[in-house]
Amino acid sequence: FDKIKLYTNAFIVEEGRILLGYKKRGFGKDLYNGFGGKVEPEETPLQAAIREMEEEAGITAPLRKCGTLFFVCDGLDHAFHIDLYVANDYTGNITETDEMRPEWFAISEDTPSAPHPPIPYKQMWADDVFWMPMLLANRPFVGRADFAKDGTMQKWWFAEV
Ligand code: 6U4
Ligand code: NA
Ligand code: NA
Repeated sequence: FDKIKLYTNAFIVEEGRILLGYKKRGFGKDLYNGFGGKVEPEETPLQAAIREMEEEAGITAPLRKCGTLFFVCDGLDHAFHIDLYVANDYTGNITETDEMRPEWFAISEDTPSAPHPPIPYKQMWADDVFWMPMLLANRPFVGRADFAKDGTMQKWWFAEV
C-alpha cells in the first residue's frame, strides 16, 4: 500500500527565532521549509525526523510531534501524510548541506531588535502560514490542503486538536 507516502517536517524554535532551510534541490526547490523527508520502511516517523534533521541541518534535536498534515496534489497518484515535529533546543553545529541552507527567522515581526528577518511566508508552501501560528503557540494541529498541478492551493482546512 503506497497510496499515502509518509514524510516528516521538523523545526527548531528557540529564543524568539525559528530555523528554516532553503531547499536547494528536489521537491519544493527554492522554498523555505522545515527539515524532513520520507519515512523509510524500517524506521518510525520520529526516528526519520531525527535522521533528516541530522542529514539536512547537521544537528541532533529532541523533537516532539506537534501536528499532522495531509496534502493531495493534482496529477500525483499518491497523497502525502506529513508528521510535523518541533524542538526547543539542539546539539551540534548547524551546517549547510547539498540539499538545504539553514537560516534563522524572527518569530515576531514586532520584536524591535530582532537580528533575523521575519518568517518568509511568500517563499514557503502556501499552507504554512495557516498552521505555523499553531506550531509556534505549542498547539497541536491537523490539516489538509489540495494543490493544483501548477502548485496553487485550491482547498484547505486546518484546526487545533
Ligand atoms: P530525498 O530525495 O531523499 O532528499 P526526501 O528527503 O525523502 O527526498 P524531500 O526532501 O523531498 O524528501 O521532502 C519533502 C519535504 O517537504 C518534507 O519535509 C515534507 C515537506 N512538504 C511537502 N509538501 C509540503 C507542503 N505542502 N507544505 C509544507 N511542507 C511540505 O510545509
Ligand atoms: Na529531505
Ligand atoms: Na530522505
